Amino acid sequence: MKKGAILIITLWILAILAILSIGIGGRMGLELKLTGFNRDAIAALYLAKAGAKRATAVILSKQDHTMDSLNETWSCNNEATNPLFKEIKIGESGYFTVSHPYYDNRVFYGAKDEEARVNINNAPRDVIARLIASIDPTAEGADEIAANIEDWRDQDTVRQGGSAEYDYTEEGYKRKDALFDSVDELLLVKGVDRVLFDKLKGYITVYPIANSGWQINVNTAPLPALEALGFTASDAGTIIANRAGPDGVEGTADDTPFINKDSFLTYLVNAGIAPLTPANTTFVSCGSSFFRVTSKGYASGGRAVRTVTCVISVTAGDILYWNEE
Ligand SMILES: [Ca+2]
Ligand SMILES: [Ca+2]
Repeated sequence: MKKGAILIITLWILAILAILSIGIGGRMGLELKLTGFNRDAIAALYLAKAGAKRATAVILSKQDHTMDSLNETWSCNNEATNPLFKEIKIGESGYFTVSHPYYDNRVFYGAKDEEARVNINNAPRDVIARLIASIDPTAEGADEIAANIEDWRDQDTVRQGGSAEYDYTEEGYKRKDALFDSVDELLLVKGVDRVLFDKLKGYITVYPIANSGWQINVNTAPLPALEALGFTASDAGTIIANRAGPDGVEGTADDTPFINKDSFLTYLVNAGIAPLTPANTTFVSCGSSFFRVTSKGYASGGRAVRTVTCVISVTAGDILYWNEE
């Protein structure tokens, strides 16, 4: 009888141990899985970083930025003959892609010119107003919104012309009266709602974060940016068609970019395009000092994806902005 009782107790203990071990095994399985997710996410991040570093190296290796055009390696690389940015494998860990949609929705492999954008820190009010009107012709009060943007960024508290700047008491925060650190800050400015912001964000920059120094590269600027500079939509279209070369497509081998500002201004005269105002002519450039890189890393067969975005200054040879998500 005693032996029988011991046997039953032993069996119970074994059963309890078995149940416990299944539980622990299950938890360990989950933890291993989580470790796997973390490992893949870290791998994807480093792959994205590798892509960002490669694009940065390609841009910085170009010594002369007096002319930058859309068909160059940094912008629209030919991945078929010279793979640099598209699904570049690194060992067995995964791959990265550095790309961006061009304005006509084609995918360009490489970086994007930041000076194809309007600088909300130091572009004049009339330039910003024209950009808003070009992007969203139905937007009401483009001039008023541009004035609010100027009031937000300048240090004084008086609107140009003498009236008081808008006071944000109703919104529950203070007007910044200082430069924008990020384009997202625009959402705080009176008159800029999410709908307008989403339309604008691909056409604006805060770099350089300074009171002056903005230029626009007429070799890379999209139509709204050329309109912002003061060209009519029709003339802006003519300029783009000219630089696109005989095939009429931007970013291809036959592109004919403007070599320098003088040749661009001569072209305007020859093409019968109305000249810019002297003030706006000062913003014309054919090359760029700032570039934006968006690099995606893919690990574990593409199940883990991380993105690195950075903005590079070629004059400083430095990274001004770096974001990992
Ligand atoms: Ca102000
Ligand atoms: Ca072309």
